[in-house]
Amino acid sequence: MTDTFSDYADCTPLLDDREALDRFYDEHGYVYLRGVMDRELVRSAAEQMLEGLIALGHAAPGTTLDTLAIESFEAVDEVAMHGYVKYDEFWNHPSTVKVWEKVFGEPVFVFRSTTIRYYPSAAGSAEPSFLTPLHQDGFYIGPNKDFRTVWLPLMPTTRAIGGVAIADGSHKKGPREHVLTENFRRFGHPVRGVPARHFGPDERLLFSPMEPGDVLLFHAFTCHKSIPNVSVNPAGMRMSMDTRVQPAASHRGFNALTPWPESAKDASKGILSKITGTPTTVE
Ligand SMILES: O=C(O)CCC(=O)C(=O)O
Repeated sequence: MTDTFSDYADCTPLLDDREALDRFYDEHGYVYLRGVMDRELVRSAAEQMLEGLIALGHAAPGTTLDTLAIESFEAVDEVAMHGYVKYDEFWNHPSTVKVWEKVFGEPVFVFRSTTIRYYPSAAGSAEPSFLTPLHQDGFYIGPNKDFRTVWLPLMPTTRAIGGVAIADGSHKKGPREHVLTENFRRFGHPVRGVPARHFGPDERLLFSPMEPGDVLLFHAFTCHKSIPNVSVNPAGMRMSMDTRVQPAASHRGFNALTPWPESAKDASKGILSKITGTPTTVE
């Protein structure tokens, strides 16, 4: 598997064709939709993220989304930032839920845990360790695996600004072995990932530039990884957020029910337990 990318296929034309949409998802493990989210709402979430970065002293008052550049993601108090971005309102807005229900074909539940990302350019430096290696969210999150990850850009992304790359059809092999990586760490602990050699030639890495209003949903077993921000001239911020959505009728595990700042306080449960290696009985 190499790091040359093909584009995500645009599934927007399939939205009103239940059978075709499900067939595509079953085959490829993702759904990429363009311009389906309310752009005003996406813009508000981006402004809230900016407001948080200004309030916490990482950008000067008067900074706009066009001029924003912070020194470091890791220097920002991530828990405090969660107080600024009203993502639950966004994810559960009627216009947003309508899209989820179209994709799922049934009522849904949006996870309370959301990850917010405000990554400055790291051009010329080593790949930041807080990025994710190739992994399956289903390795970290459960117990039920019928959720889909939802990945939403708050600002335009490009190949240079980065985002998330997914391995086409990689969900079809089910859960994979995750091994400790050296380069990727979270909360000071090495994170587990799927070695690149475990991918077949048919499991191409996909990545496309995205615009606010676009959204990518993918299967719990779709392998994916961060693409770093290496933008220069201009260097832009990568601003995105991601959560998980599942059928409303399904069991709700720890990650489904626990807001990110809460789970960050308790490393013995949920996703953090997998990252820190602390055993959990919750999931
Ligand atoms: O946004 C990223 O950099 C990675 C996203 C990711 O790994 C995830 O949503 O599980």
